[in-house]
Amino acid sequence: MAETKQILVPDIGNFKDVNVIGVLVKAGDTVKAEDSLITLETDKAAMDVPSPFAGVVKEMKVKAGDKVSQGSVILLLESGDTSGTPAAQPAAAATVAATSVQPVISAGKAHASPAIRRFARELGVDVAQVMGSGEKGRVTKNDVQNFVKAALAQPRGTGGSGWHVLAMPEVDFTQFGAIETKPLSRIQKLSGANLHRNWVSIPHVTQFEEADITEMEAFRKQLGTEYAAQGIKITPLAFLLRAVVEALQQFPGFNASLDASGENLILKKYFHIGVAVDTPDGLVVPVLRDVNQKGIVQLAKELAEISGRAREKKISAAEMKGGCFTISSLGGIGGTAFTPIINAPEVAILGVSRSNMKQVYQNGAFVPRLMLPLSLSYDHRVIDGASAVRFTVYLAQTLADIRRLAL
Ligand code: CAO
Repeated sequence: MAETKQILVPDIGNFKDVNVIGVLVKAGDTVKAEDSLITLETDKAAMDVPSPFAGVVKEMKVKAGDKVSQGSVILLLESGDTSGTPAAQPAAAATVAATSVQPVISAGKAHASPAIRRFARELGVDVAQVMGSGEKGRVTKNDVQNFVKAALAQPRGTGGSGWHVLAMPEVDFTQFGAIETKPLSRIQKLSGANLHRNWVSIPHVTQFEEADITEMEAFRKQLGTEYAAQGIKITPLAFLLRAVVEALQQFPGFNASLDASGENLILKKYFHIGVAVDTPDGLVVPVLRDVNQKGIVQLAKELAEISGRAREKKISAAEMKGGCFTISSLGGIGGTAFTPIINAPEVAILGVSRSNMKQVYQNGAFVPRLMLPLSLSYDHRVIDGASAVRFTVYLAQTLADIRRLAL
C-alpha cells in the first residue's frame, strides 16, 4: 500500500544551518533508493543526500539557498512498498501524518546527480572513485567518460599499474630564486606520456655489449669518400640498421609484439626499423621500411632524408607507425652507455653510444681497436637474459665482420 513519508536531513555532524546548494528532484519525479535528492554544502565539504528508498516525490519542502539542519524536512516521498528495510533510520517522532525517515550519508559519498549516477552505474563505474570537475566538485558526465577512457587506456595484460604513489610535490620555486616557465612542446607531451607508460608497464632489463668496428669503420670511410661526390653521407648507423635486421632474422623473438591479451606473441615477417631522431621540439621516431631489402648506401640516403624531414616537422603520423624494433643512436654526441626505453608494442630497443679506441687483448697482446658500445633494453616478459646476450653477441660479431651482411 502506498505510504507517504517525510524525508529528513540526516546526521551531518555538528553542522547547523547548512546551505542547500542543489535540489536534484522535483514533485512528481520517480526516484530509486540511493538517488541523490539534494546537495548540501558545509565549510568542509559538499555532500549529496540520497533517497532512503524508491518512490515518487509528492512535495518538495526545501529549495536551493535554504539553510537546513539535521531533522529539517526535505520532501514528502510516496512509496508503494516499504516492506524492505530502507537504507535509513526512522526518526523518533512523526510530526505530521506522514512518517519521517532520515537517509544515511555514507562516508566519501560522491557529489553527483541521479542522472549521472545512473549513467555511471550503466558503465559499471563506482561514482565515488570519480574526481568531480563540476561546480563544487560535482561529478559530470564528462568526468565519468574520462574515468572510463583512462581505465581503458591501462595496458591490457599488465593489470594496470594499480600503484598508489605519492603525488608530486607542488613547489613554489620562486622562494629559492629567479625562474622562467617554459611550456613543454606538443611532441614532448605526447612522447612523454608514451615513455612514461612504457617505463612503468614493461619490465625492462638492459644488456650491454661492445662491438669491434675497426674494420667496419675503415670500410665506412672508404665508402664515404666514394659517395661524398653524390652528397651521400654514410654514418655507422646505416651499418647498424643492416646488422640489426640480420640479428632479428636470427632471433625472431626480438621482431615481435605481445598481443592485446598479453598471452600471445606476434612474430613479424617484415623488418621495419624505427630510428630515434633528436629534433628541436623533442624526440620523434620515423620508421625505415623493409630494411632487409636495402643496401648500406640506400639506407644511408633514406636515413639522411627522413631525419632531415623529422627536424623540419615534415614527418607524417603514418611514417612513424609499423616499426618492429628501434635504434636510438647517441653516438654522434658521445656517452659510453645508456638504458633506452622500449618503444611499445615493440619488445626491444638498441641504444648506441660513441665508439672509442681501446686497448683490446688479442692473441697474447694488447692491440688498439675501435669499440662501439651497445645497450639493448628488452621486455623481460618476452625475452630472457640468455637470449638477450646471444642477440647482442651476434650483433657485435656481425658488426666486427661485416662480410657477414653479404651472406
Ligand atoms: N660513434 C662515433 N661517431 C659516431 C657514431 C658513433 N656511434 N655515430 C655517429 N657518429 C658520427 C658520424 O659518423 C658523424 O661524423 P662526421 O660528422 O664526422 O661524419 C657524426 O657522428 C654525426 O652523426 P649524425 O648524428 O649526424 O648521424 P647518425 O647517422 O649517426 O644519426 C640521427 C642520425 C638522426 C639518429 C641522429 O642525428 C640523432 O638524432 N640522434 C639522437 C637520437 C636520440 O636523441 N636518441 C635518444 C632517445 S632517448 O631520449
